[in-house]
Amino acid sequence: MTLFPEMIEGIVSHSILGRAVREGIIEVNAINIRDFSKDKHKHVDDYPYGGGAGMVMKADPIYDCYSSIDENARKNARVIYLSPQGRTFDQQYAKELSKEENLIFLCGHYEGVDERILEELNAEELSIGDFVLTGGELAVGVVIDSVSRLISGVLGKDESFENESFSEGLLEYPQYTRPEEFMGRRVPDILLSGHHANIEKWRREQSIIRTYEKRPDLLESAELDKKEKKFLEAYKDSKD
Ligand code: 4G3
Repeated sequence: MTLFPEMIEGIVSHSILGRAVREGIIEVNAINIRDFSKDKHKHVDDYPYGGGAGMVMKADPIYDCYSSIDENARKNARVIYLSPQGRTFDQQYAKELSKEENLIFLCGHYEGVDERILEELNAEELSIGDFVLTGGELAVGVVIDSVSRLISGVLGKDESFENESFSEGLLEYPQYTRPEEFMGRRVPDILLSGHHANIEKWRREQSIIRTYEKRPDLLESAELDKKEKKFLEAYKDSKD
């Protein structure tokens, strides 16, 4: 539910999401709230009671927009309002949403929406981070992308997420492709060795080092085995 359906359609019509939509693995319907305005000027916002700057999105067009959604699809669907006041989005939240059959997103603009529509639709508030956007559309794009890629069949074999950042609470290891030498910088020899067990061990160690250097907060919940813990301690010692 948005005032700018073209923004959502743009996001879901390209690249990996575009393919998933065309193959029917996911379905995204962007519904224009303005189509449910009742006055002749198609107004969807109005002045705030109590005064103050800006405009507030009216409850009624949003309610009618919601009611236009297939009854079976909306009956058990979580309604999610993108807002800086929401629960912060993260990989865990994305995983949770990827298990749902249907999701309904409400994109606000202006100074937000009439509070009563959030109550009536039992909306949960989701924030993609501590910053303010001009509207919820970019935020919902972020959520749709990260949730969709967790759905079986959306990523091809080549894009599989088994080894990725956060899958085990660690950052990704560094990647290299041709040529073997760029501006005098060589690809690490180990990656050219063809020794798959050693390569895997090196990548895991690089992930540990990177996480320690860039996001040490993540190491608290990462699952390291005994050898990996020893490796990390040895790395720390080597630095002082
Ligand atoms: C509601 C989401 C919506 C109230 C939306 C502004 C940032 C986020 C909006 C409001 C948004 C976020 C629209 N900005 N951090 N803007 O997820 O004040």
